[in-house]
Amino acid sequence: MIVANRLPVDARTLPDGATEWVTSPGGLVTAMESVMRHVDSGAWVGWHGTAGEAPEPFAADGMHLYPVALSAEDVEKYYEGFSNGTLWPLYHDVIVDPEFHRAWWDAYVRVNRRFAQAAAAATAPGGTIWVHDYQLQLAPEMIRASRPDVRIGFFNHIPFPPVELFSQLPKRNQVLRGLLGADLVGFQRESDAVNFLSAVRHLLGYQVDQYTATVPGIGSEPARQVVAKSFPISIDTAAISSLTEDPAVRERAAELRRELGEPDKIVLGVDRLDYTKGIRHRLKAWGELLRDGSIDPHDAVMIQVATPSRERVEAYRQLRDEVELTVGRINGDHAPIGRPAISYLHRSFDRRDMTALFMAADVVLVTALRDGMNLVAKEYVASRPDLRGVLVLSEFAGAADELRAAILVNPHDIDELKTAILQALKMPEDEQEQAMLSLRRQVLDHDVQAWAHAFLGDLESAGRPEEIARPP
Ligand code: ADQ
Repeated sequence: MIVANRLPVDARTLPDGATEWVTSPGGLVTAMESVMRHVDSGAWVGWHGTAGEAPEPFAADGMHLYPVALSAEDVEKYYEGFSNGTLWPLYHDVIVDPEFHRAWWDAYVRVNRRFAQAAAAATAPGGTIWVHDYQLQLAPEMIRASRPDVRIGFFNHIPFPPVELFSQLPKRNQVLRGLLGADLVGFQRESDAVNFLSAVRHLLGYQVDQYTATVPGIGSEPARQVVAKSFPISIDTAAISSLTEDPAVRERAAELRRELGEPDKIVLGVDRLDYTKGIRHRLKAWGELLRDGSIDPHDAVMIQVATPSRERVEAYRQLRDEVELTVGRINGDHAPIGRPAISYLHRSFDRRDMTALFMAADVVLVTALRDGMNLVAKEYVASRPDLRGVLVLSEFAGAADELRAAILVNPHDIDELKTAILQALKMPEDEQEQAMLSLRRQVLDHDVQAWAHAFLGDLESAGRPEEIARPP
């Protein structure tokens, strides 16, 4: 049983009033959807994407889906508020200021309880529940209270901040206790697991021994051990590999280059339009390279794909305005007549188009200021069986722990970023091949199925619910 804020599908109303379900965007769904395709009788509890009453449970893609209702107020206070206005910026190094409002916290508790109840009601005896991400940190403890017979895993897709930052969070101890309701708490990077265990030790005073925290029992309850470890998430490499062999996708990649006026170099950025992704830093570097003549806009074009995201949250509205103003300025100052210096696309594309874009790109820029993992970096590598192309990767993305053969950058240092872009554009083919070979070995050997297998394997040995559930 997967429990995540969003179901893997969104409702779309057709002209005749009927509802159609389409895959919802984002890193978590991209990852888990392919894992669940390999599971028999998998189920998923989550929000269906529209405020108001929840539809009845239904089946899609071979999974049982259990929609959870969120009212307009829940969406505002739990989702846009505590999840994306408080936790998201706090867990991403306070790139923007987190806001703290007590009414948001109340909604967070209320909605976590609703998800926990839905999961507890729909899970078979002795089943396994896997809770995902920062929106549902209280759910593990709430599920355990009513279902001590199930194994509970939690995976955090975003970073876990150092205790000095985490300490700012009002109700921080409730959040830690919520997470410790799980048998296994998984993180992207080793440093995230270390930060979490250090918060458990410093703020709750619990004993921590390497990867294990001991949660004292209350009354006659025995103490429990909770394991916290890193499980770097990955992608469905087989699906991407088969797309790279599809003649229509290859033709689309060639067509993209023609449509851009056959530039020598295509540089690509693909992100949700989020302030953590460092899009402004990337545009600044590109604009300066054009201005100081290091790049000729007749030779090189940048494509920036920016998926619409959290458009009702003020910081995201501001970011969109800034990005679009900057793109407009750079194009106004530098674009040759009839073609862009930056081709900016504010919409979603299907996997085929995304793969064609990666196959056409000579350089991909991942300049996140903080990112749990960053799947785009791995998708680019998986899309290059021809061993061409260069990945410029922020050291603040979780992917930097594994993708050491990328050009690693500190995106806050615009001069360093400019140098890295030029180095990528000039890299000889034999060096590209050498680096891409090493990157591909890492990504192809560690796909998303291996990730899920590792997590579920550890969860099986971490949780021993049958001992607790046995009648006295
Ligand atoms: P995200 O912040 O959403 O995920 P990321 O890991 O880059 O970030 O995943 C984005 C996904 O959406 C990728 O699969 C990408 O290809 C896709 N995508 C982006 N723009 C698109 C567009 N215009 N059209 C179609 N698809 C698009 C969160 C964390 C990450 C973590 C993931 C998974 O913030 O750090 O890697 O979860 O754990």
